[in-house]
Amino acid sequence: MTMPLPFPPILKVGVFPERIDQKLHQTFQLFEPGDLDGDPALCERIEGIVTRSNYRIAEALIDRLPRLRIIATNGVGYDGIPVEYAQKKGVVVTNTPDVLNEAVAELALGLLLSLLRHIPAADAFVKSGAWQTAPFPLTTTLAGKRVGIVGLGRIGREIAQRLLPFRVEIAYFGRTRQDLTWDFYDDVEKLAADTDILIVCCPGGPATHHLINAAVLRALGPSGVLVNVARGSVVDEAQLCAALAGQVIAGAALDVFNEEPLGDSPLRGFSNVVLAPHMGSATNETRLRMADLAIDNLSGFFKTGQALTPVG
Ligand code: 8YV
Repeated sequence: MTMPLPFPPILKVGVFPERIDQKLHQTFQLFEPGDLDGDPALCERIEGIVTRSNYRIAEALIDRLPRLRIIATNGVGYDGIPVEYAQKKGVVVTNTPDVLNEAVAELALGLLLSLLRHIPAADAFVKSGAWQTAPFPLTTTLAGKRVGIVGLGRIGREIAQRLLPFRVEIAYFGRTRQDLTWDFYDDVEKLAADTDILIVCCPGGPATHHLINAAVLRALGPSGVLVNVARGSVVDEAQLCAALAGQVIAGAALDVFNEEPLGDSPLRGFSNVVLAPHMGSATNETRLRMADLAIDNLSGFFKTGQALTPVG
């Protein structure tokens, strides 16, 4: 006799790393969106969705699931979920904050140092043998620079803490001033004008869409650099490409893009750009912690009616 599963059936939206997928299947009876087609009875049974922050949940999907009670995403970002629509229908939305702060902050520092010191190009320079016939060009130091953090939330504060030992000045842009000694800006263009480095780590979504535009890039200036570990939507990518091509700024390091995976984009052709495949939280330790938190959100909610980390 098979033991009844302790939880109602869950719809899995998205492809998960194998180890995470295994954990999800060990805990829940999972179905995929294709399973819903032609099976109205299954649509009636689904009470939860588990997904990832780089997938979008359509309102129409929520409408197909009359008994849906919770949407749990693996990730801190939930800009792909119609949260207000879901909450109006009584659906709780949860994310996985904090467990990935360190991993994303580490990547931001790695991208920044790679960009300033041209580390990827230096690696290729030595491996190609070019060092036999010429010295590698001089680059620039992080120490002594002024860094503007766009979005001093949990990840932004972890980035700031990791920057301080590099003897930099810190300033930040956000909705509200925080009880800190660092300079606060409520205008991102003014922050860009007053800093050498902009690090974008704010949430994605309508409030930050194309926050970094041509005017901000002009303000950052010809020796300025941009790092984005937030969402591609925060930066106007076409205007960034124009700024890079026109040497309006000195360079950019990007982990996120308007379209992912990045396709045939001009960004791939610039020498003053460092690119990464949306890997901020992509470490074994971090992704397991994210999955555990998403699973705990679902299981805890079904047991007690309370989720651990519901979004605002
Ligand atoms: C992951 C992210 O890429 O947490 C987020 O919002 O963008 C990253 O951690 C995403 O969660 C997919 O797993």
